[in-house]
Amino acid sequence: MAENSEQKTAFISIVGRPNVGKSSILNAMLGTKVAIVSHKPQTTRTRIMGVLTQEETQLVFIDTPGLLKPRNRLGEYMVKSVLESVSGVDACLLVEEAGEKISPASQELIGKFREQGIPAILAINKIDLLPDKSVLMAQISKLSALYPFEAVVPVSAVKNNGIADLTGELRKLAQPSAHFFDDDALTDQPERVVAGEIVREKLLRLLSSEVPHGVAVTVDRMSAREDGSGITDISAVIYCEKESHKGIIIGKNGAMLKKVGTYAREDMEHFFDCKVNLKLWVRVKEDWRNREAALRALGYDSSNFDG
Ligand SMILES: Nc1nc2c(ncn2[C@@H]2O[C@H](COP(=O)(O)OP(=O)(O)OP(=O)(O)O)[C@@H](O)[C@H]2O)c(=O)[nH]1
Ligand SMILES: [Mg+2]
Repeated sequence: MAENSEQKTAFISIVGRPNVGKSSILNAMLGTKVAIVSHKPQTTRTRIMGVLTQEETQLVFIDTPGLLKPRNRLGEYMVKSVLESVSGVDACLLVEEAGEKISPASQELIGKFREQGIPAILAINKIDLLPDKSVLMAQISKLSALYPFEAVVPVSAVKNNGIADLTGELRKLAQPSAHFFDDDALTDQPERVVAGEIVREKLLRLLSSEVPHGVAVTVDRMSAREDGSGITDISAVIYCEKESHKGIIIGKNGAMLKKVGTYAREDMEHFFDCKVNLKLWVRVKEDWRNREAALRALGYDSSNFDG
């Protein structure tokens, strides 16, 4: 570890429209999955910190939910948390999707950068999907005209292209300061939250309808057995909004829940590096996304918004 006096740190907020690959880029930079990823917008619901320490420099990333017009209280909480995450950081990483038009969400975010005078780096993601590079050039020049980005880096999070360049550019923004986290830390998320998020990711991926957007997962038990078996028992409750949704989540003869459990267990074993015995329960909590007490109880701290 570098001496305290040589250490540098940067807090960097990762922002952009839903589904552009913010969490995928974070995971690619860290070389491991700390934030869940799915093809559905609004996968990320809360601010998740990911920590990357390379030699003297520690980058603390804040992965945010994609910026969208809110449709319920959970949505309001998410937008507020994104806009707040732009202030008080050392820099922002704006993620755009290759070949896409500049969205109102990006314009709003760039407006915030300007207001706060925040250094920002632009990452254009999913370049693997864009064979025509002239489109990329045009997109870069349009975006560069809107804000003096410190750097513009085309990347592909899934192919791991450009990720090292991006990290290199972000490192240049670090300021002399002692590290905030241990040098081997990866995330600020408690293990129970990580376990719950893994279950939610499988629901997002396996259920095709709107059902998973109305789902919250809490982990009510996580304990390592003391019998030398190396097994950790994890028990999680999946809350959904309707009795009919409960049926869909459980599936015919419990088939869907079993599949969710199998995939989630595999990911947990990988992340926690131990054997896992996972038990899943499904409960109905009507309209929880609009009930403030329910939001708070499920880990979405809404104490900051009005009303
Ligand atoms: N082809 C391709 N797909 C990608 C790339 N990066 C991410 N994706 C896919 O894009 C989808 C969205 O990725 P996420 O990382 O969840 O996006 P996000 O911006 O965090 O989304 P929200 O949390 O909902 O705001 C997933 O299906 C990813 O696998 C990439 O470089 N290329
Ligand atoms: Mg995300």
